[in-house]
Amino acid sequence: MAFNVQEIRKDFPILQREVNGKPLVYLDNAATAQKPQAVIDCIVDYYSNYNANIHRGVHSLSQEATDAYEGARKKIQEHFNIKHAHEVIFTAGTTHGINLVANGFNKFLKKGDEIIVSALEHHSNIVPWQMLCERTGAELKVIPIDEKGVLILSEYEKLLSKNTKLVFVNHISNALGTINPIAEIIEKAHEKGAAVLVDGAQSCSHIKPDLQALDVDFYVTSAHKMCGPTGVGILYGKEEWLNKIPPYQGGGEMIAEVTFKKTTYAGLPHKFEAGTPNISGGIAFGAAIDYLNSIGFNEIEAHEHELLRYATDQLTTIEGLKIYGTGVDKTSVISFNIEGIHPYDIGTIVDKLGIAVRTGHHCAQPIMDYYKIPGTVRASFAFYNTKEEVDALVKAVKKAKTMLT
Ligand code: C6P
Repeated sequence: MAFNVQEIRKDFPILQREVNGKPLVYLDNAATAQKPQAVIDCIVDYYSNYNANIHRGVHSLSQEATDAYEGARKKIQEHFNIKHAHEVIFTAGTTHGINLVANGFNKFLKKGDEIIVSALEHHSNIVPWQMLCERTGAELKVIPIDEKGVLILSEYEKLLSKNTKLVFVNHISNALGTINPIAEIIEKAHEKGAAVLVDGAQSCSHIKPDLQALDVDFYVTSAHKMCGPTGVGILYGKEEWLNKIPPYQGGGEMIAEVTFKKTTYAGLPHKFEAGTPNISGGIAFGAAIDYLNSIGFNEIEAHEHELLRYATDQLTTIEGLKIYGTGVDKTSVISFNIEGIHPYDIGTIVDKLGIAVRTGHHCAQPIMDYYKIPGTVRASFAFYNTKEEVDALVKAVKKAKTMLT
């Protein structure tokens, strides 16, 4: 089917509502994406018709729920082109997945080892590694960025050494929208024998990655960025890594046998899935993936790219407006400030006009420190946004500027 944004918008009940008496213009998609009816229906269907715990009961409801949950794991495996379904670990989201891996590396690191992160990371891809360094004595090194908000790869190559054990980088920066050259980053790390974790929280809604082709060791993401529910995500890990690292949490379902003398652990993926999981969330994550694939990632990318181009052109007509993150490879995120005006004030005024944007440091304080600013206004566009909504944003920002200067 041809891409028709007006038809697509009908799939999202929330897009029909008003905020402050004005039609909602939702431009905070990098924080969380809106949910189509198919995902909402999937959750209601689970609780209405087959709510039961999974992997535990022989009764029919439990079997149905288990089949649906494992079916979702399979969909995720296929979507990301993962070799084995048991390499897909359900988590509570990106942050959980990163902490699981960071915890797993306690026993592999020692003083003198080095971990590389990029200057474009979200706090959840900085703090767990700092904590890991504190526990093990390893040292954290940072790939710097240039004025455009692009990683300086020649500096990355200088940081890599035989001491590098791990490299962590996001696919797309949440604060600037920069798309990082992850294939090159992974290849260079592997040449030194280092493992790589890619944080796909911001890319998963725009780009369909082929994880086997990328040869990445770990990949994490959150369902809520992909039109799925909050509180669920995945960690992909290569089988050999997942077998090597110890479980993160102990509890039910992650064991083979428990005695008071010794417990042995279940195989993959259950070793990392202690306790009752977010069952409806996992199933609805599968529904979200089906939904996005029914639109088509090529179509999504093309539409969002056009919105980015149009919004960039329109916003830069406003005098005193500066965009942060101007690299060539960029997704549909625009971070900006207007000279002399605090981003929070702009966010508050445009909200009165029905427009949702995020303001602040976007959980990426080191980027704000680099630019010596307290934060930015961030407009992030999804495939269901329109040029008319971009016009509404530009008009509202102009109005805010007039009111605040
Ligand atoms: N960024 C944003 O407004 P969780 O909260 O675990 O689902 O995702 C954390 C996370 C990790 N990495 C990146 C690159 C992210 O963008 C996020 C979430 C949101 O930018 C909320 S802070």
